[in-house]
Amino acid sequence: MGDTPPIRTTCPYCGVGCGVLATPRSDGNVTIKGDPDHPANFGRLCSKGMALGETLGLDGRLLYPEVNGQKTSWDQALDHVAQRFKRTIETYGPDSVGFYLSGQMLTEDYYVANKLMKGFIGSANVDTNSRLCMSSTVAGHKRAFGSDTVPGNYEDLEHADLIVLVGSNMAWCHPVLFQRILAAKDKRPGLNIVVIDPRRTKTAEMANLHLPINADGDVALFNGLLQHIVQTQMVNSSYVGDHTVGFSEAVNATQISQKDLIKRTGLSEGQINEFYSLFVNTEKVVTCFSQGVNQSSSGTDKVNAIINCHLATGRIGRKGMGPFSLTGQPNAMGGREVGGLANMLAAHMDIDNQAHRDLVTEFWGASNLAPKPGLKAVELFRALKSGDVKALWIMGTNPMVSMPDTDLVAEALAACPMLVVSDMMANTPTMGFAQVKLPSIGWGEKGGTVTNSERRISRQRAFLPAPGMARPDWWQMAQLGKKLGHEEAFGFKNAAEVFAEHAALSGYQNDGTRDFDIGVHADVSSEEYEALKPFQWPQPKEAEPSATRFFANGSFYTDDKRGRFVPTRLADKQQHKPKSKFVLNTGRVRDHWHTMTRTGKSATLSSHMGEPYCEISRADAQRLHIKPADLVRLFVKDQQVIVRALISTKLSAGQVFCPMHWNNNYASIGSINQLVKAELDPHSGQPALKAARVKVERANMSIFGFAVTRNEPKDLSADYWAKAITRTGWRIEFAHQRARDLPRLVREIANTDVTTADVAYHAPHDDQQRLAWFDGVHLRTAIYIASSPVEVSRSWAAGQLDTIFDETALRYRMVAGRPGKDMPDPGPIVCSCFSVGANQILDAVNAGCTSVSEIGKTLSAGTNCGSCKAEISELIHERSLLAAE
Ligand SMILES: Nc1nc2c(c(=O)[nH]1)N[C@H]1C(S)=C(S)[C@@H](COP(=O)(O)OP(=O)(O)OC[C@H]3O[C@@H](n4cnc5c(=O)[nH]c(N)nc54)[C@H](O)[C@@H]3O)O[C@H]1N2
Ligand SMILES: Nc1nc2c(c(=O)[nH]1)N[C@H]1C(S)=C(S)[C@@H](COP(=O)(O)OP(=O)(O)OC[C@H]3O[C@@H](n4cnc5c(=O)[nH]c(N)nc54)[C@H](O)[C@@H]3O)O[C@H]1N2
Ligand code: SF4
Ligand SMILES: [Mo]
Repeated sequence: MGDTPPIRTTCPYCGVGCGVLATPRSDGNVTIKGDPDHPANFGRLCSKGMALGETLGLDGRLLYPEVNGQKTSWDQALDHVAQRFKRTIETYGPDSVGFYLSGQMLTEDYYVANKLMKGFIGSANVDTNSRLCMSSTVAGHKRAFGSDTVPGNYEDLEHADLIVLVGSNMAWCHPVLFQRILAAKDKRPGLNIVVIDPRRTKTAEMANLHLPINADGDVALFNGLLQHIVQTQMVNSSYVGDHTVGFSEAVNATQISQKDLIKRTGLSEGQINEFYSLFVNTEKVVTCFSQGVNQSSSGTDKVNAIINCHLATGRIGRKGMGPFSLTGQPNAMGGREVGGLANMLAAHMDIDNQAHRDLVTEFWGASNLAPKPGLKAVELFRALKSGDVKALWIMGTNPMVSMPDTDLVAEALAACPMLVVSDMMANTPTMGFAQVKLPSIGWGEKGGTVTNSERRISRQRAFLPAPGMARPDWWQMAQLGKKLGHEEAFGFKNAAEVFAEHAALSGYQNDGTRDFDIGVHADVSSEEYEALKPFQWPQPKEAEPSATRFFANGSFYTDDKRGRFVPTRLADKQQHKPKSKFVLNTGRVRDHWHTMTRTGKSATLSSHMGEPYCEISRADAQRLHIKPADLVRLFVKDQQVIVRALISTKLSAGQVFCPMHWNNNYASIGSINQLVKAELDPHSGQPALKAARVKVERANMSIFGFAVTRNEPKDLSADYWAKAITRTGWRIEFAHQRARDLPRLVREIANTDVTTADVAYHAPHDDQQRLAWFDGVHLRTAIYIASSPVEVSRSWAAGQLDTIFDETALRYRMVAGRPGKDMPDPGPIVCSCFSVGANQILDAVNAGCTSVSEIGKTLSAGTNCGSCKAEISELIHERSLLAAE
């Protein structure tokens, strides 16, 4: 039997929103390719997109509803939820319940949840992880434009002559869009890229200019730029005069002395001037921003400080120009469109606007429209802890890992009398607290729409059957609506009906008064919905699809249709923190997605970074006696995490960087948000996730270990451990303070005693032990133990699980701990598509390759998804520096 034809769908990870062709094969696997016809990616995919097929297995899935630990039917589970919500609302009022949702839900899921809470339950306590992600941008857009509008398109990045990336590690976090920029730069080398980031990221590696700004120096930098625009007479007076208000007030309010500018940004006068003159002298500028901007206690002001400079130069809404918010999640934008934040209403309408409230009440036939904004994410969890909120439904997000102050989150969840969690996975740290566990279908099984960063709406389509009893999120919410007595309002038969209603609301009495209008789809049939092609909004009912940019000629969504300059405030004093504390910067790695519930299942993706780490400067490492591969302890009072030290030249002293991904499913104590307190932006309520203060010290361990093993060890008691999946098993890092616990640790990993090892090596002088067990010709477990960090090639050792040991002599290779001459050590994996390691790339450089494309020709590395191009370029660069020394 032949394979079925490919299904067109959209990648479930980042906000680039790449089109995917998924082909289920007769052997049960799924072939994943980029969709050449999708206007976001034109066939490209990054490493995460490429590996989607590896994340579709059913291991770890939640497959049936559970109430208080008992399997049950959907009907019983939802009856239970409905009764408890109803009773709580009757006794304590609508604001005693809440939903905590996710920018990874589809628009249809989100629409139903928002409609239920805001239109029928009568509370606006529906907030989402987008609060941790995009809410400063939403607040900044609304202050400047009167609406939450992204003015430009991806194409603008290809037409720009200058791209400024502020707080964005695009090479890793929006890789396909970054590839589009690099391709444009290849064609037009005059295209300049400036990266503003405290760290020299892989993105900065590819830039013409990197400004290693101090944490939160951005408002100062862009206020200084506004001043420079005025001083150099580069103000676009006609645009400012015709289309904006508040210019002189903003300019006056944002004055900053050169001395203060240098102090706050930590940049030199030369660096600042170079950036300013590039900006004023280039007409076509796009300024992209992401979490280095949003996740800050001054996030909203950062957004407005950037927008002010674009308004002042009139560089907005025209080809190749504009401020550009890079959205993180696949449907961050769709969530905003349905109004899924506690301070929004629906379809880009405002909760505190009476006309909007009347319109939505009428359209929905709402019995009980929420009278006021609800609790924002962090407030919602605080209210849960204090008992003001007594019933919460969490859907598609893992706050026990992703919220700041996870200890508070744990207390809040534990205190919640009625906690419902809908997820695909059974064992997320959040799910552990739920009384009602509801199995959701996930990517590949569900269908609906998502909106990407450039306002393009695309279909996700199912190509796999729903496993077990798992059901769509929108259906779960609609059932609750019905069980609460709102049969008619929640009688949706399928996702197409939900989308049609959403589209109809967007166009309802709109007439160009609101930016978000997809009224053309108000009557979409199920067939048309199935065939829906990616399209960009707005698409009003009667209008021809036309301009896809906003504000080139004003027409802002404010009362007077003028854009607003917003005076932004610098913090009263630069935060002077005690010297002993580090600024803790957090963020993402190339190949993992958030809390790893999906990417943690992929061996390809897990080969890039196998454990949590802390990037620390050489100077600080030296001062704290931290050596390469040591473990470090980061702590605040009695909260701590232990992670691997990565001594680096890419950030300056006083800063450390840790990825946000690892949690107790993959590491002992790697959950970084234990250390991040919930300091909030005053306008958006978004927590400052990038500038916590922590102490750092070397973690004293008496034994270090590394293991590869076929079966996943379940209970590991080492003081430090981290595990990562490989093609046929697991790789484990561990370390422990008490040497005498070693036999127990070995037993936990090998499932047997030290004495049973098939081959063993023991070096008494330095406590080194190397042990291996075999099942026939296959390696079962190999463990390496030493009193200092173990030096064994991780990728080589993991590969041995797939090797045939048909000669006994070969087994000794395992305890030698190094590859034989016939199998060179590839080194840490750089290119995950072709499993090419750093050593192989360096060998090729030694053999004469001098460019990324030559490496590609020799090793194929970087030629598939291209996500590793920046890393390859860095290796070549570093090797050539070495050669020059
Ligand atoms: N591989 C991967 N890609 C992803 C995701 C993922 O989990 N993994 N998640 C997606 C999501 S939801 C999001 S929101 C995006 C996030 O995408 P990004 O925002 O690009 O990623 P982050 O790593 O969170 O942070 C970006 C950069 O901000 C810098 N930064 C920290 N503080 C400051 C500051 O004060 N000023 C400036 N200018 N910069 C600062 C950090 O050093 C970091 O390099 O990524 C999306 N894409
Ligand atoms: N320190 C620090 N913390 C951060 C950040 C940071 O940069 N630093 N970034 C913040 C940002 S920008 C974000 S977006 C958040 C992300 O944080 P989270 O949203 O908590 O992270 P995910 O791992 O994406 O969680 C998604 C959950 O939904 C489940 N899931 C997947 N698909 C479906 C589905 O279709 N239906 C349902 N019901 N469930 C599904 C997954 O199994 C997983 O448990 O983290 C935030 N936290
Ligand atoms: S850039 Fe990568 S993660 Fe983002 S949508 Fe495209 S394939 Fe998915
Ligand atoms: Mo995000």
